[in-house]
Amino acid sequence: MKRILVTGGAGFIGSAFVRWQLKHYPDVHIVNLDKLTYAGNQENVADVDAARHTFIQGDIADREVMLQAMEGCDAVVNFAAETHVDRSIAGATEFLRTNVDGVYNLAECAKETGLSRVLFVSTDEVYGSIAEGSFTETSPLTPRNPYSAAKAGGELVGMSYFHTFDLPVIITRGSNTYGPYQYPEKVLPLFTTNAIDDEPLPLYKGGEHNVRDWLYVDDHASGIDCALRNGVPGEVYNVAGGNERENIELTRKILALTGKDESLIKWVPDRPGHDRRYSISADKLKALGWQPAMPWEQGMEETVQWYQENETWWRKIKSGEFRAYYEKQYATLKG
Ligand code: NAD
Ligand code: TDX
Repeated sequence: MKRILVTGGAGFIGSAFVRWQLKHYPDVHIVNLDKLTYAGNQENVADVDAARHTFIQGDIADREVMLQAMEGCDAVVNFAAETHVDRSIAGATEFLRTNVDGVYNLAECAKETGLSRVLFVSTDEVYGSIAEGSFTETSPLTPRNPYSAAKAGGELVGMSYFHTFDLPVIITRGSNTYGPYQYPEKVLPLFTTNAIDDEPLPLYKGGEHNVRDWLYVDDHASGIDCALRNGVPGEVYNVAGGNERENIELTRKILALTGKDESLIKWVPDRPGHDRRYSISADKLKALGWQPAMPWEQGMEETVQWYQENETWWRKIKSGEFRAYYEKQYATLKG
């Protein structure tokens, strides 16, 4: 693959994937198309080799811009999405527009362009919650919040283009991802940056024993790369970190790594429809040669250290659009 279109490549995982490609494949050129929503940030790819990276500000739901961006590309990998569960609960219009309509437009354009691979990045949340054991790729989809329902809808539309039009579609479903450059609305960067500032950590009361399976961002990038290059069109591949942790355990880890104590924990009302536990098996992807490389302890240390050393990056975000969102979302912290 010589030229890959990455959509949503100015976000958290997309930017890590761009860096991963440029580092591991000296001949590859990345076309990075991103709408630059509140979550998109060109600073996330500021350090990449500009000669091998073309940035286009554009919307995956825009036919003209997508057809143009796809010209000369071998593959497209779609990261573009509205991604925050809590925002989807506050209002899901943009989630349906990008995660379903946008994916539909991307598939339509890809059908006309003749790419050799069309990879849709999806999430373990499409399976819903599981009390025991782990979901596999053949488990039924039972998404339970507007974000995950929209992701499932987009996936189904995307895969229908494989069955109906022979579009070489591959889907990956990743678990909760952590690492540098994550927008601080998600629990790990929110709690880490709040802890650095001695601000409260708003833990959802009743959800403290809920479990997420943490995947380091470069391992997510390498998993998607493995599915892209070694995967079979028409197939779905789970990408799991293998690090299941209760939210309270994650919170305590962040407090320990930032040198703060538990008095910073503030209980706030639980998320409506809060999924209890996510767990997926990545055996199918592992059979293609993928392994996560980052151990949990080291990944957490390096990640917290990155936020400690890159205050300029997150302070700019937290003083902007984020402030109004935070005050509304966590209004009970004031009471
Ligand atoms: P993010 O919110 O950090 O980034 C999303 C990016 O998409 C942003 O740069 C944004 O500007 C861009 N975007 C949004 N709407 C767009 C549109 N209509 N057209 C073009 N660009 C648009 O998200 P992330 O955490 O990096 O997630 C990337 C993908 O991985 C998403 O598809 C998400 O569903 C999936 N995923 C995320 C996680 C996780 O834990 N973060 C886990 C599994 C799967
Ligand atoms: O303030 C908070 N307090 C809290 O207790 C926030 C933001 C979260 N939480 C809890 C809720 C979840 O159990 O932490 C856990 C993780 O929450 P998020 O970071 O919002 O992630 P989650 O809802 O699990 O979804 C994430 O993983 C799957 C990503 O946001 C999705 O994009 C991805 O698909």
